[in-house]
Amino acid sequence: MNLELYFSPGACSFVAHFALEAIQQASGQSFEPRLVKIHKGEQFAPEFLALNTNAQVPVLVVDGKPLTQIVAISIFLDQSFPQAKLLPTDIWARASALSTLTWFNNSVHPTFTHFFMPAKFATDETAQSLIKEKARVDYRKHMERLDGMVKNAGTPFLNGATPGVLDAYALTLYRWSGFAGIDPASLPALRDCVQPTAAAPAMAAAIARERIDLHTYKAA
Ligand SMILES: N[C@@H](CCC(=O)N[C@@H](CS)C(=O)NCC(=O)O)C(=O)O
Repeated sequence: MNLELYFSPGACSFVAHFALEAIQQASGQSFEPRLVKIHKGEQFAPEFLALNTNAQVPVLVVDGKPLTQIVAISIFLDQSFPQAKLLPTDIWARASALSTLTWFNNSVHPTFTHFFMPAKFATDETAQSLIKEKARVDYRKHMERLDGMVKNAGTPFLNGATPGVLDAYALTLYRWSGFAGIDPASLPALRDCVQPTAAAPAMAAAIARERIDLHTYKAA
């Protein structure tokens, strides 16, 4: 299989990036990383729009065919390479993991987008600052709920005994919380889980290629 990943450092494409590193380590299947600098607007280049008309990373290109959306990419990779253990195998645990993954993708993540890119949602600057502030408050509530999930998981990682795509997404959301001014001390279970998550070999490889730092919070 020929796999290419279009990703941007620190973006949600980290989830797919981790998954491909885990697959490479578990099965030897390689992939080609393709950097997209979204801060430079490379997602709007015609060649990229031909892969994803939404102008977003990640895009996984499988034997020349583009696949978008983290949830779809996660399921595709998990079913194609079960040895990488990207999602739980037990039917109920898997459905619960997909429920949480979808919540990350359709609620928590867009809330951060409202905080980080309010200009996407209003042209007026006052409206943008109101959107930003409301999103910051909502993002904190989401992160506190995620902290509770980690605390009550009953397993070392959200995925179970080893980290999976859910943990890669949680790590990403945790990094973003620092940019939103959320003190990691207020998310103790998540903070303590993110450290061993980041140390897992496939996570560490993706973190190294993206050159990202876990510690994004700066006290005011
Ligand atoms: N629901 C989409 C979300 C993708 C998304 O929001 N990607 C962001 C990076 S985290 C992006 O590419 N943003 C580019 C832009 O907003 O211009 C998915 O699961 O792939």
